[in-house]
Amino acid sequence: MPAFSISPQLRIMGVVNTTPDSFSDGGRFDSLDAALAHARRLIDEGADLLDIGGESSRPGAAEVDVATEIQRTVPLIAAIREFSDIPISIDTSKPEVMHAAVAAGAGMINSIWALRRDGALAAAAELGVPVCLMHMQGTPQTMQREPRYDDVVAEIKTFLGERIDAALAAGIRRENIVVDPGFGFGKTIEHNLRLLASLAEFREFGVPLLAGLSRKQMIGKILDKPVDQRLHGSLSAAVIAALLGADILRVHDVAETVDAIKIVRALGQVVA
Ligand code: 7PJ
Repeated sequence: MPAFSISPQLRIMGVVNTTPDSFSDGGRFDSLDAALAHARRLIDEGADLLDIGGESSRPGAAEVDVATEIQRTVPLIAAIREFSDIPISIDTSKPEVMHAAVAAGAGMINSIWALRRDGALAAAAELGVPVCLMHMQGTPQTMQREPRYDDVVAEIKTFLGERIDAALAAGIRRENIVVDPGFGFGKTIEHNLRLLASLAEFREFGVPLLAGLSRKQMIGKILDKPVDQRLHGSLSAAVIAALLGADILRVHDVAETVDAIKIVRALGQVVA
């Protein structure tokens, strides 16, 4: 038996930026155009699905109101739907955004709050689409202040097990549930590394496993490199996650990850 376990359905989720950056002059049409061009590029590069969010969840980022989130995501989803049927996940914690995004063509909800915000469980159950339940300690505003665990792996497994139960109780079907340990969300580097080393344990829930390591602070800290120099570290982390059984890799650099994952998939073919 090989010491790794490669998912036969390993897929690459490309992250589409929608939050206006400092170079944009802020026009609404400009940001939609830029996001659309980015989405087209990720599709051309071989993304299996896209993750679109209108709320930055980086450590310390401010909250965004419903109208702004909808304005950033819904026209983009609708525009992508005009030329592509690629599965789209909406990265949101808000029921109103879930409804609007799914109406526009999104087919999955990615919740960094694991559907713990008001009305989120009910909205996801009503919409009947797959949901990703992610672990986070604290809130995006506070999570990196002083993350603490007695046993990071055990505690996150307990949390995800509870959220799966809550989702099932709300009427979400088991086959529509994906789990994610939430790298970087209320975790120190050591916590993140322990989670990565134990990633295979999260397959015990019997639902697909998503891992998001791309360009994260843990990679930056290990390499001592800023966010625009974390490609090779991110690819290494993606390969490790894939070898340990991740089913979905959430990444920014799709073309490069596709190449790296082709090697993993080839290995999966001979050990399957
Ligand atoms: C994740 C996410 C992640 C899931 C972000 C960043 C921060 N959703 N949204 N998992 N990360 N499910 O990309 O650095 O790891 S935003």
